[in-house]
Amino acid sequence: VKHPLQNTWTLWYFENDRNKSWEENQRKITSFRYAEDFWSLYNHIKPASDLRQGSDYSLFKNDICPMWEDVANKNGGRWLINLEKKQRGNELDKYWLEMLLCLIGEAFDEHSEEVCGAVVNIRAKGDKLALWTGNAQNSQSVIEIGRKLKERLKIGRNVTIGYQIHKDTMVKSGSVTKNTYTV
Ligand code: M7G
Repeated sequence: VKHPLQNTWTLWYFENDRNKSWEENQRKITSFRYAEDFWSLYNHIKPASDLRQGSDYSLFKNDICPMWEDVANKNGGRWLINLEKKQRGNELDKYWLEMLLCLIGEAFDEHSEEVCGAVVNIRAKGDKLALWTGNAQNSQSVIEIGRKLKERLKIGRNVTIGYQIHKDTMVKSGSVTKNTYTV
């Protein structure tokens, strides 16, 4: 017998094709709802560190699209982890797998319902990992999720990560978005 997960999850892949809109470049790969199917998928696809620069993987719950505009995301935000270029070689894939396991394993206890998904951006200027939650006003849940994420990823106490509201990110493309919470 297979081991069912709490939620059904969909993996998305974004490839930067300049002839298409951002939305058109988001492609659903597949959905799964059993632990074994997660591992088959994970073992079958390229590690994030092998993707072309400009690409993303996203894993989102149920029918949530990996976009600010989705009703599940529009009042939310993300915990953002900016990696240094040199971290692609060792930490990136480990962090991403740990984030995936946090999601499918519902690692945030009663706050797991706030979780929408996670994104990894492969970028020349430095890769990014993010965990998206649905309501930026639920400060207690957002902060607990951030703390747990930091703990699970074994991010040192000396490193601070920030939570940014999507509505702030949307209007601030290019420059730095302010952090609404930090842990
Ligand atoms: P990014 O890929 O999140 O980061 O955003 P990057 O700057 O490191 O590449 C790049 C651009 O993609 C944004 O400025 C938007 O034009 C577009 N974009 C990103 N996201 C997450 C969204 C989204 O959720 N919805 C829409 N419509 N565009 C987005």
